[in-house]
Amino acid sequence: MTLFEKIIAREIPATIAHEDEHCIAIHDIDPQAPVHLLVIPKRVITRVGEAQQTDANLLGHLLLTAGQLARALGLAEGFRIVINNGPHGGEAVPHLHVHLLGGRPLTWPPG
Ligand code: D5M
Repeated sequence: MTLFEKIIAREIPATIAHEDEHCIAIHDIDPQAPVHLLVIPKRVITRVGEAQQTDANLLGHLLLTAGQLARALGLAEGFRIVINNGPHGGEAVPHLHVHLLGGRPLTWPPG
């Protein structure tokens, strides 16, 4: 089981911001901005680079959920969505997750 599957199964605690049939959103344990959520599909996709056409609806749902959460959290000044992929991308957990960051001006480019 991946770390995030254990969180979804309530085997590891997390602060849950949203849950529906297809995904869960939790507060990142090491927040990089005042708002830092992870939107995680319940069905495991390992990483976006291995996603299939059959994952299209689920991938869309993750982005739409991140946008809805940004609106609900009042991130009217803007926010950033990040998906880290593989070692060079900074991926630590091999269970696809969408980072939603906001609440302060974010710099570009990332490190
Ligand atoms: O992001 C993995 C992210 O997962 C990273 O920002 C820390 C976060 N993380 C790790 N363990 C936990 C727990 N237990 N709860 C909440 N958040 C967690 P990546 O894109 O793979 O580098």
